[in-house]
Amino acid sequence: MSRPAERKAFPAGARRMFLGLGVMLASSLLAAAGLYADSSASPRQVSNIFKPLSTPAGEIHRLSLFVLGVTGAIFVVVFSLLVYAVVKFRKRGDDDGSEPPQVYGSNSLELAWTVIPGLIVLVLFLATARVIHAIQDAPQPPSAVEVTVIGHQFWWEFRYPALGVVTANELHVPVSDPAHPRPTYLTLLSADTDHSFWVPQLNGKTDLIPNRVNHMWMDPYQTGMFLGQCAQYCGTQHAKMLLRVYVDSPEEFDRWVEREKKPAQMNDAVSAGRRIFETTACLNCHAVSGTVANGLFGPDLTHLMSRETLASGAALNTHANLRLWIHDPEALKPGSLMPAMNLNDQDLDALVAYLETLK
Ligand code: HEC
Ligand SMILES: [Cu+2]
Repeated sequence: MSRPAERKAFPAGARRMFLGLGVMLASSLLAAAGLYADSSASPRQVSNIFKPLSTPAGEIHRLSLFVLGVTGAIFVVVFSLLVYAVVKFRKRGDDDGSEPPQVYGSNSLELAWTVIPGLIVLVLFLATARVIHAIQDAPQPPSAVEVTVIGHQFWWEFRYPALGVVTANELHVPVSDPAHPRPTYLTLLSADTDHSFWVPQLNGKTDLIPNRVNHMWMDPYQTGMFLGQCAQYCGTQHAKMLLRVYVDSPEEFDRWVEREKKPAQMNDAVSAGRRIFETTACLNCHAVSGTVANGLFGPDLTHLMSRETLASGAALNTHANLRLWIHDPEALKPGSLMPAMNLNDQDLDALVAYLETLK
């Protein structure tokens, strides 16, 4: 006798479910791999979410492993029972079509599957609340460095009010030795729409919201450069609103502050370029301290050459990229809010020569 068509190892519903789970697993693996994505400006640098390097990032990492462990155990138990039931009670060839015995109501079962999940949720809630409290209510020590971060479409403004420094896109902070903690406390603001500050190895995400003041802190315990990005869709060039955090040794950080505090260098050899900068619209949008340029719409250019990248990590800060950027910002960052100023080649060269003295 030939076997009826529907008599397969697993009914169609179960096969669809396995397929769905496979797709889910594959896509979450892909998403995890995506978090290793590197910055277009520097392909060697990767941001590793599995290697936290500051207290808040470490706390969040440990909590996520704990939650993953608990939910993973639940997944294994439920999935094993499910597979067992699907296989053991599948429809067989000798099925007579009658209903199995119907069982209603079991107080002990009902209690068990209400109380156990309730307890699991309570444990997860308490563990999460503890981490939120430890991070958000950490008192700010007097040694802390304070930075005001302002999100703009599509770049970051960094102000160090106590140090008299203003810069953009590349945040410098001192390393925080656990013996002499020197964390950095950030005040997060927005000039236009919602943004989100996210440097995975240093802390979780915190949004920058118009008319609201948010806070976050980090105490990186390793020097180096850490990549981050805007994690809240904020417009066309959200994907090129990258972030770099340079964790400097205390000496390096002090040297950096000393240099950034100074007004722009004056160099007579590039006075032609400077005149172009100060007589075109550049000065309405950009500030160069010590000159008449005091625009606030775009990044402060006083020490432009101390930055490794241009336009929030869209390109490396090289002569060719800088020239291209001034000539046509759209070429590097379509939709950026800096207009092309349509300068002729001679003016463009003079202007770029001037910008390159802003060390
Ligand atoms: C309407 C305002 C506006 C004008 C005018 C303007 N810019 Fe910009 N500029 C911006 C904005 C906004 C950005 C940031 C773009 C981004 O990263 O998305 C920017 C970025 C830059 C950068 C990159 C800075 C960095 O730290 O990455 C340079 C350099 C620059 N502008 C130079 C100039 C020069 C030179 C002129 C004049 C020829 C000029 N800009 C005119 C708004 C302006
Ligand atoms: Cu943004």
